[in-house]
Amino acid sequence: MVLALLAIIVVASLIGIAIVLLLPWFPDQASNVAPQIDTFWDVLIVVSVPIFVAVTAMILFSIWRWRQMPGEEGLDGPPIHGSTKLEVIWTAVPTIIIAVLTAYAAILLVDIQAAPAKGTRVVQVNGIQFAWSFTTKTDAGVVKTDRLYLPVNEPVKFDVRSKDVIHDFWVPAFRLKVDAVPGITTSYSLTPTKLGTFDVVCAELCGLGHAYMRQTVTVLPRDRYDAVMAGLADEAGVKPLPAGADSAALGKQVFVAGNPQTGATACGACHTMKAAGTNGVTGPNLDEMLAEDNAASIKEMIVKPNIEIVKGYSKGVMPADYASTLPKAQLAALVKYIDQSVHGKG
Ligand code: HEC
Ligand SMILES: [Cu+2]
Repeated sequence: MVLALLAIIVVASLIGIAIVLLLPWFPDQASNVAPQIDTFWDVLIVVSVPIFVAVTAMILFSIWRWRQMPGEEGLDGPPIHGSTKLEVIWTAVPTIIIAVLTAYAAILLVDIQAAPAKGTRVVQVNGIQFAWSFTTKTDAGVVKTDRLYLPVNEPVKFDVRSKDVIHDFWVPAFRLKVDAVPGITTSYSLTPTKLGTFDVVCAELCGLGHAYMRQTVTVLPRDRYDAVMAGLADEAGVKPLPAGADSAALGKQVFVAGNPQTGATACGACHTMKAAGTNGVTGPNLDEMLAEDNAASIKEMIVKPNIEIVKGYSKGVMPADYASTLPKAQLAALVKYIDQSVHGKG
């Protein structure tokens, strides 16, 4: 009987471990610390699944084996006055397991939070209800954005602050997170290792708009990062769009300067287009790229840039949220402006 129970526990544990190890728990590993953290998670799973299975199996077995039979209504089980051996075992085993896992976690934490080298890029992360803003000192000047940009394979330190309540700065693909606490600066550092755009979220319930505190971080090759930051630094001086601006002027302004109010990044920071006088090289040259396209397909490419990736460029670099960061009128003006510019009708 005991052997059968043991066998069931072992088999169920193995199946359970296999299932949970196969589940895709996490997004891409996009930072240097992600693999270590995921390994730690796997270890926790391997240790905890058998405990869960054993406890559950014992409970179910006891309920079944020692249930009340007809005629036993008034009876009680035999009185037991302790078992020193058992008590030592069930105290020692969990103590050892917890101690080992705690040591592992502590060593891992110290390891991944080693003080960053001098000269590490620092990004000031500010949380308010309900948005993050990112302030970075670059060669081109101090740039404050709603979208976070980072160069790939370069360490970065986040100094995290809050202007109101407690938030929590989290990039799931990077794995690390830390509370943003009013009055103090918390921080962590890591190295982004993967090109692309990843979610930035708030991981601390901070009020009614908490669920909307979702932004993005775009990890770029160094030269492209520098180009984007230079573009953003210029853009910082741009004034709000005048009301009633005519369509071509409005389209050009959006192309050259983006929309700082909504966090729409300037197209010109990444793209070259002769009529606009921009010479970004992060994305393809639009004069060449769009020579055969009409307005409808240009619009499609702007709001859904990931449907087709231009050869030689990475997916996820071009922001995919222009449909929400550009008000309809600005998007329409932009499309019309680009259509006319690349076809020499400007
Ligand atoms: C952060 C840099 C960046 C910004 C900002 C950016 N792009 Fe791009 N864009 C790219 C890259 C990289 C590609 C090539 C990869 C791809 O196809 O998504 C691209 C591709 C494109 C394409 C071709 C898309 C396709 O699917 O074939 C068009 C058109 C385009 N961008 C227009 C724009 C316009 C208009 C804006 C401004 C509203 C803009 N881009 C802003 C980087 C950027
Ligand atoms: Cu928040």
